[in-house]
Amino acid sequence: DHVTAQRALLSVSDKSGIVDLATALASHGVELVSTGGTASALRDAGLNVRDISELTGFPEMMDGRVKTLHPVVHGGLLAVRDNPQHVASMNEHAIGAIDIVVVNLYPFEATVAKGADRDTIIENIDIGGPSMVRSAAKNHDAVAIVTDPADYAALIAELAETGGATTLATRRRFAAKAYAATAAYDSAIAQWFAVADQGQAFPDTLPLAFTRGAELRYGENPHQSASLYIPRGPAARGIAQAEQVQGKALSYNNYNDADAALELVSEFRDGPPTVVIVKHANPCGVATGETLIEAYQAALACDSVSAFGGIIAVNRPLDGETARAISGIFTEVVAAPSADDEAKAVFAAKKNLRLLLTGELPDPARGGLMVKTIAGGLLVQSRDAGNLDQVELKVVTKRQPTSQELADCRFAWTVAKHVKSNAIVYAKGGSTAGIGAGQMNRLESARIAAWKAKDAADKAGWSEARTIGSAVASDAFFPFADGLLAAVEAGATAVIQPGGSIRDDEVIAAADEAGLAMVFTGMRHFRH
Ligand code: 93A
Repeated sequence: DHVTAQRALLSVSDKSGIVDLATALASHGVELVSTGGTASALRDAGLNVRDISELTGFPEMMDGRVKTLHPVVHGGLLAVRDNPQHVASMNEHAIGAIDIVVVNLYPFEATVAKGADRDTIIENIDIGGPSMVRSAAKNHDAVAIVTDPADYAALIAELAETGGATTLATRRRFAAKAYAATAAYDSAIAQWFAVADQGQAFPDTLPLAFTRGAELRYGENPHQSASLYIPRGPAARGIAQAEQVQGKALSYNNYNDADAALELVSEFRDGPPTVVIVKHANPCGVATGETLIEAYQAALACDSVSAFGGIIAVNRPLDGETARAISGIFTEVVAAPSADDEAKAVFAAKKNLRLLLTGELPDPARGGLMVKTIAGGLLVQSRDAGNLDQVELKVVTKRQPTSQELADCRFAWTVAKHVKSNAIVYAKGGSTAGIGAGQMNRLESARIAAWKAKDAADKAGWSEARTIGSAVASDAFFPFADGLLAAVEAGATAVIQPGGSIRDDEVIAAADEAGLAMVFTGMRHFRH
């Protein structure tokens, strides 16, 4: 299964490492053939190269659109070497076999990312390159196709080991990579045409182009395998792009939790210092404060038990004092826009703690698609970019909320958006007082949140739970008055919820009876 290389075709846009590879090929007596730019790069390095136009008998023409699209090239790539008819055709048409192809494509995605004009983007759709890649990969029995400069070293080593040949195992591995490369390339083009050029959020065919980032130790559980994939093309900004400053590699669950924390803290991008503590993708404490450390202490007090082993995100550069406070209990991950030297030094002593720096926090109102797999398919929806600036709050009770109640309502609502349904969030003074998450009915969430708030008060030695005099947010309408009455029992004086139940009248009457102030948002935030 060794194929001794006699001729190589090199045609690369990214010329890094190409001279070293070509030098190695030449040293094994391999004839080099190249397209214009690649040929000059090799000649400049003193190598002997034949122009592709000499082989094809045609000049590179039409601004380079037609350089390698010729039977002498594709025949030399596709001919089955031990098929007598193929060999006869090669002889008849003076087609020489090509044994190694080194191609990387016009930088389509980089051109889009640069913000180039439409004509330039179109001109950077490579046609001849992918054609050669696909021909060579199909015929990997005889041809080695190298599409990634990171593989040059392996090829050079194999040539050295075999005295100028390639092995079938390597050719197969390269072929798989080659088709992945052209598939991703065409996906990026399809994505650009549909989404950027024609504004379709949901194209008929979903062109997903993702490249593997980190290989994760395991998935949600140790018996599951997992990897992180990063979208190709225009750089996205989120937890997947954060810079890890220290600590061991992030796990699948770490990424998932850190994503939840970052998405929530980003809602407070333009707000006061804010700290979010997440556990199992739900916030267990969220607070604002005059300073980051004040916010951290308030967030921690909401549920200091769950915060153990938590994931923290902050909306301000992390300072040393806050870092020291965070170090007080076991914390898995801390995500911050940036961190000062003191904070970094504090964490350096905590070898297992991962510090992620995100740069400017992502825009909470940005668009984008959310993808969830179901057996046999994908569910795709637009991101929940909804927020209170887009709705008109309607007071539905006799009593108007005070300005403090209204502020607490808004805060509780924003947190509830990031809590798994059924979500009930009590908040007071810019801090969560109790969070009820992921229950199958709203009443249970209201009770659990109140119970947790009482527990937190007992632990902190407060005279009363912070739900007394709090605002309560419900991610969806109260279908019955019972959930609302549980909140009243917990001491809430104001309520924010979407409204829209057929029993709204009943719920409003119960609120009036209890002297509550209640506002409707008209917008729901399920998160399942
Ligand atoms: O415009 S093309 O689609 N037409 C072609 O026939 C062709 N052949 C190779 N682009 C073509 N290429 C691409 O040119 C290669 O994929 C590579 O990216 C680039 C190398 O050109 P040069 O050697 O002139 O720098």
